[in-house]
Amino acid sequence: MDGSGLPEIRSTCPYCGVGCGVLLRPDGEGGLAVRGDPEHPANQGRLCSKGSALGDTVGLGHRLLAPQVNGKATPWDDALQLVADRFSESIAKHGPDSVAFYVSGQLLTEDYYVANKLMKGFIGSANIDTNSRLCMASSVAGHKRAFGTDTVPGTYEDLDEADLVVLVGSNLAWCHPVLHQRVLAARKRRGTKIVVIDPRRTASCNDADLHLALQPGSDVALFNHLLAALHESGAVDPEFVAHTNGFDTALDAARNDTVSVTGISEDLIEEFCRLWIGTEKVVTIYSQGVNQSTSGSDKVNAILNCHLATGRIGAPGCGPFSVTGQPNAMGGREVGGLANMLACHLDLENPDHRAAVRQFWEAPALPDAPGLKAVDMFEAVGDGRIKALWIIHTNPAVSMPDADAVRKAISACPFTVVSDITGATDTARLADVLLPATAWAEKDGTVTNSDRTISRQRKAIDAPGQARPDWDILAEVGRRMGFAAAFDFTSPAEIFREYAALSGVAAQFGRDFDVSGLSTMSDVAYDDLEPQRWPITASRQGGRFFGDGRFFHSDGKARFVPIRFKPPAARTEPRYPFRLNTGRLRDQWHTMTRTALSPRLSAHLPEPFLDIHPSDANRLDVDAADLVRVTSPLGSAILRARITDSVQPGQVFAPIHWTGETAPSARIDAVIAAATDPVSGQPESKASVVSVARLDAAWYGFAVSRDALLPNSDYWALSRTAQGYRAEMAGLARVSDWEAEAKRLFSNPTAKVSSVIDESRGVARIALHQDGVLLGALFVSPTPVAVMRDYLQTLPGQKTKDALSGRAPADLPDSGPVLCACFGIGINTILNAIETQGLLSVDAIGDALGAGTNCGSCRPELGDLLQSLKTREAAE
Ligand SMILES: Nc1nc2c(c(=O)[nH]1)N[C@H]1C(S)=C(S)[C@@H](COP(=O)(O)OP(=O)(O)OC[C@H]3O[C@@H](n4cnc5c(=O)[nH]c(N)nc54)[C@H](O)[C@@H]3O)O[C@H]1N2
Ligand SMILES: Nc1nc2c(c(=O)[nH]1)N[C@H]1C(S)=C(S)[C@@H](COP(=O)(O)OP(=O)(O)OC[C@H]3O[C@@H](n4cnc5c(=O)[nH]c(N)nc54)[C@H](O)[C@@H]3O)O[C@H]1N2
Ligand code: SF4
Ligand SMILES: [Mo]
Repeated sequence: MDGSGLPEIRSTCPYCGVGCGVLLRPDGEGGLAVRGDPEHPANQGRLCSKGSALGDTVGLGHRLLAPQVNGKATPWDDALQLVADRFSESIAKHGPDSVAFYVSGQLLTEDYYVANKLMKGFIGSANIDTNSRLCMASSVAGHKRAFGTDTVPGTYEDLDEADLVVLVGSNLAWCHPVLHQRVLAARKRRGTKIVVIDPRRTASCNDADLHLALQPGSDVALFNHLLAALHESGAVDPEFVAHTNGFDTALDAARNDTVSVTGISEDLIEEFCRLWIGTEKVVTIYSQGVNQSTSGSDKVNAILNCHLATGRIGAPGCGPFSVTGQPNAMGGREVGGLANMLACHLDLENPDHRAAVRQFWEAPALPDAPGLKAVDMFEAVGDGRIKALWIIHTNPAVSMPDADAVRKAISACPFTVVSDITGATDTARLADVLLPATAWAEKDGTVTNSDRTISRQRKAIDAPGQARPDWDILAEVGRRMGFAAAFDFTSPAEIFREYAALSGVAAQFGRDFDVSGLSTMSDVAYDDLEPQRWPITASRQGGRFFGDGRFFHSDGKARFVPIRFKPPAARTEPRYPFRLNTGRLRDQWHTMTRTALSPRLSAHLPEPFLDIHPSDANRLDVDAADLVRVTSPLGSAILRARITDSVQPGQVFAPIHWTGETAPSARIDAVIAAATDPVSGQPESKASVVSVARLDAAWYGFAVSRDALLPNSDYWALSRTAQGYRAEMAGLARVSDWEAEAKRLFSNPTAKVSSVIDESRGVARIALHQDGVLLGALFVSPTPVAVMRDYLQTLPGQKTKDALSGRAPADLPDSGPVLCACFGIGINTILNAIETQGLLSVDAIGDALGAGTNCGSCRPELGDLLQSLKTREAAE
């Protein structure tokens, strides 16, 4: 209980794999107040900007409230029967491999368990794969090759105790902000050194001692060089190596690689090796810059090789650390959600494992070969091998590589079911049957975070309309397909107990994942479950793996994998001279179905963009704020150019978040090739080749509006504001009647229109008022529109006459784009305070303005701002 008298409910943040504990206080009207749980071991009360803004995302405006069949509201009974019948028919006619599930690392463990049991145990196919294929598959494969299981050896406490943290292909400051703050706290306390290995200068570099801007895809060469250097300097630990196989062959392979392909200067490489060799307590954190590569598994093993060689694994303050992206990416791996795994880290290809699971489930048949991995699965949907597809909790029409082909495949599939919380997604719009799922704050279950801590998500508010939990929908379909006893679940607690008991069976085969200690837990104990790290057995609770030199290969030893550098699949060539890197922004989550509902999260970077180096921009005649077209052999996207030396010449970077709903011509995965890692099947989302050209737009537009806008131009990007919406637009053809266009755009034919239009110059400014209240304003120009956007977006809904000037009155300064999302503080306000008050540190900015003092997610950017001012002063 807190001061308001309403109970706070302990739950877990539904975004990233840090797995922060949250305290939710319902307001009784569907709203939620959210704060960090001081008692949760992952975050100890901290939240990042996304977690802090969770309350903004629980409204009902966007929710899917009833099942739909072919776009028509349909009773649950009919919709579920249709799903069961169509899947059963396809299986009867074409066999079990004619159907598939494509699921998500954001499902709760209980949802995931039921989906996997239904497909692998009862439908009898392994055609269930997950978006974790795009995310964690290379880490899974690397772990299995080295350790014999998919085990993350360390814990978050290791970040507190490390003396060197190496971030490889991880923008921790934006993607795991609470872990980043934990590393920064350790740095303050014990001087922990930070190295960032990333082709791009990211927010994570602001507090780093060293940034190695390597050539994309060259990580293997760097870590091979490190392995050789470790050996040469005598840093290899022979006692630990005795617990392994294959060191000599791995070293041989490493020595034969050449580090020059990284493009990093020798000095920096030596500095990096010196740090690594000389520091016992090293944690190497890696993420998508490693995994999303055609050599992703090799990159993982190159890193693991160095930790195994030095025995820096499984001990306080050291170890390789694959941080998971989604809140239950880890749980999904545990339940066997990938097409090549069985539940509880058992192997699909192992007949004894299969027999044990089959017996436990009392299942008719278990497939004995892996199912289709994500990229192959959508290819099979496209060529007609898959005839019934169920997509749950993911948006592949946006997030898969070659996304236009995936979109086409889904729409051509004879029967597609989509379970989502909203019907307004690129994928949901293609469904034959759309099923309304309850969202995170409305359901119960568990998730496992990056360091193996299992936490409860707890229901805090009632489900809207007819929405039902994912596990419940899946179990009901299972029953209707004729498997009544196996899917007779009535609560998540029941599912969890069954799963925990199965992990006890797996443990008999010597598997690492064992939570059998929870298999007899009562419903009440499940309700009260405290966050805890697995394994959870009668004799063991949490802790680290491998410090004792015991691994999970049949001989109990770890394996070194000999590897050689291999460039990305696509080669740049005169037609496609740029390498396209993609990734995440601080305040958006994936395809934005939740974070884009929050005005304060939308304020950080409201438009899709392409980062391009000044020398390339200059050559291509691209100016700041121009639009550019990015084209690959597969497709193209239109994005706003941001000219910056944070990317290297010849490389460009685009965020992944925009969709058909928010900026239809900026779906970056339409451009990304579907090349995959041969071991893990993970696509190379970060190294496609493209051309870039300035878009020759006939006009550019900017609009603010109180009500929804209906842009339909060649380029548009829409975002929420506190007062309504804002949109960026551009068109290739001239528009003849801007007033008529404004009425259509604001869908208000009766509002009072005031305008300043100069047809000869192609300039138009139009405002729509009703009873003196500004409904919307549109600014059009033949060059990118220069108006005070952050001021203008505050005007809709206000009684104001002077919107058309496009500028703030002299006495009301424009605060600029928002940097601190929690307090809505703009960059101009911060710059002004730095200059007028002589602020010298991030803390001083916090004291003066409050910026950066709540969630802290903007602190790296505040540091960057101070640094850039210092650099500028020094240069002047
Ligand atoms: N704000 C926010 N946070 C998120 C998410 C989100 O959508 N928004 N999503 C979550 C999910 S599911 C995931 S998987 C994680 C991802 O977390 P991260 O992996 O940290 O995020 P990304 O931005 O995808 O990529 C990380 C970095 O890899 C770099 N990179 C590209 N190519 C290479 C290369 O060849 N070598 C190296 N060393 N680096 C390279 C990119 O420049 C980029 O800065 O984030 C999670 N957290
Ligand atoms: N180019 C490029 N592409 C990438 C990446 C990259 O770095 N570069 N990263 C890849 C990675 S690592 C990932 S993880 C993927 C992420 O990509 P996706 O998984 O496709 O993205 P999300 O937006 O997280 O999709 C989640 C969907 O589930 C819905 N949803 C929310 N809550 C619930 C619920 O409780 N139940 C159900 N049934 N639905 C719900 C949301 O509305 C949304 O439509 O993108 C991948 N694609
Ligand atoms: S770091 Fe942010 S997004 Fe990730 S779990 Fe914590 S609050 Fe949620
Ligand atoms: Mo991910």
